[in-house]
Amino acid sequence: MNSVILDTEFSIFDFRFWIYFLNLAWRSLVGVVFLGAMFLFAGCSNELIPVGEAGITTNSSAYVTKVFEYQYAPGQHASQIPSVEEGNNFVGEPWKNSKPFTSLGGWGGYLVAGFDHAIDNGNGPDIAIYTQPSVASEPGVVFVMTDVNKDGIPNDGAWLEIKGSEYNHAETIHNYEVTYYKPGASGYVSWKDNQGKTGTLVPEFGTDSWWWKGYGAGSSVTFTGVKLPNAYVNSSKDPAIEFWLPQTGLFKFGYAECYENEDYHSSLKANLVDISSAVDGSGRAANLSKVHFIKIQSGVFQIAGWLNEISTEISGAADLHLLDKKSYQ
Ligand SMILES: [Ca+2]
Ligand SMILES: [Ca+2]
Repeated sequence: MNSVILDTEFSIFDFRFWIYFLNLAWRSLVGVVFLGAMFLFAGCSNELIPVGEAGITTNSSAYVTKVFEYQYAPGQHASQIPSVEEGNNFVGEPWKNSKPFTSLGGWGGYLVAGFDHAIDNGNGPDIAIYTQPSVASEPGVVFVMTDVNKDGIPNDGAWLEIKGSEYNHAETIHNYEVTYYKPGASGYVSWKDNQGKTGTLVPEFGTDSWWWKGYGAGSSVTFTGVKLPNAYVNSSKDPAIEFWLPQTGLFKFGYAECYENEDYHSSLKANLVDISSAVDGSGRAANLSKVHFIKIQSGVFQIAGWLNEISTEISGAADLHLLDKKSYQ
């Protein structure tokens, strides 16, 4: 009878064949287990790739890792901001190595940023937005977005607004829009809004200081967003003197760069944002379990005398769940 001959020259009737066969089988089993483990590991790694279907790894950063968009709105720092500014000072730990804050300029200026993972909506606040820091509040509206299509880009429908204390204030205008016009010889920036109003921004620091070169060759720039109530009131009875005070009772919670409100954390020097406060365009709770992107926008359209324009300044943002809880609780 012909025996099955392998390339080892052993027959199946030879005990050495069975030793060889068992040895081969064992090695194959080890190989299969090894390959399986590799696939499993690769699968897990995919889930841990930043943004998209993001998870948290030991390498995840608590801080913003990317700025997607930066647009400065006309304001007093225009001449100091490089025309190629992309808001990158907002990335990483705030103030590290003397890193400066990021100015959003006057009403409408904004920044869009993301993290290398999803920020979970846990109990209580979830996101810290670091202030300038200064002492005078210049409220910025905060928006969030979930990476629904998992492509790592903030292109997932409308931004969801964090419902702050002035969301339903009589002077708050949702879907507000302003077009600013490049100054001529006067150096003044004129503007027109979508409520039929027009006006002029008179620079305090010399002509042309309010127009950012980052707008390029355009003769106008348009911003859309939420207009909040005026943040300051001149309490002086003497017309020759200005004495600006914060409007009492306003901006209690839910805005960036607010120092007197309930969610300002004095140690972190940050306003703490709860994802649960996000609402849709109709003001209904968005019920988000996590977010990947944030947008912060200068929300007050006011030139408060010598205080100048109310322009939100911010220094970065963090996932509170990745910070040492002792630092903020
Ligand atoms: Ca929360
Ligand atoms: Ca997306």
